[in-house]
Amino acid sequence: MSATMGSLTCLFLVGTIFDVVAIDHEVGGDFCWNLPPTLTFFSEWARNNTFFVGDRLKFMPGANETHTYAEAKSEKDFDECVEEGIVFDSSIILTLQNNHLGPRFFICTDGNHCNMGMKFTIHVLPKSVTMPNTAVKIHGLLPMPILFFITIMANLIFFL
Ligand SMILES: [Cu+2]
Repeated sequence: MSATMGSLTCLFLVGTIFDVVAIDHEVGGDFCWNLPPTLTFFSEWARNNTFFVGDRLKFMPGANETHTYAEAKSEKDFDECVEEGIVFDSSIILTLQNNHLGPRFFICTDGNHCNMGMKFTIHVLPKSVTMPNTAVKIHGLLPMPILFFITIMANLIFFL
């Protein structure tokens, strides 16, 4: 009986840690979701962040600018700024769900903003029990094939 209680307590604690781990990523950092100074601004921002299931993306437009965000259906659509994906215009916050692991492609669908650099790819990783301030250490714990894949993807995105 006490063993069962112990297991339940353990499960509860793990669940609590999971909740604490979710991170809010303000897209573009302090710059927010606006027309960027360089074409690679947002892809560089994405490359410098690690994204896990449960994390949230916040697309905050500037006070005097209007932007949307949409998810391109494929890497090809993303590369070509094809605006036929899912447009999320009702909310500025997107929670990364468990059924969307791997690469996700985001673009702005306003005017030609996508071609002007309002686009980035993230690679969503499974949930981790690591605390946010030690998230960077996860790189060292990733199996080599995953790390290799991420590196390849990052380089592909950088050179496209
Ligand atoms: Cu825009």
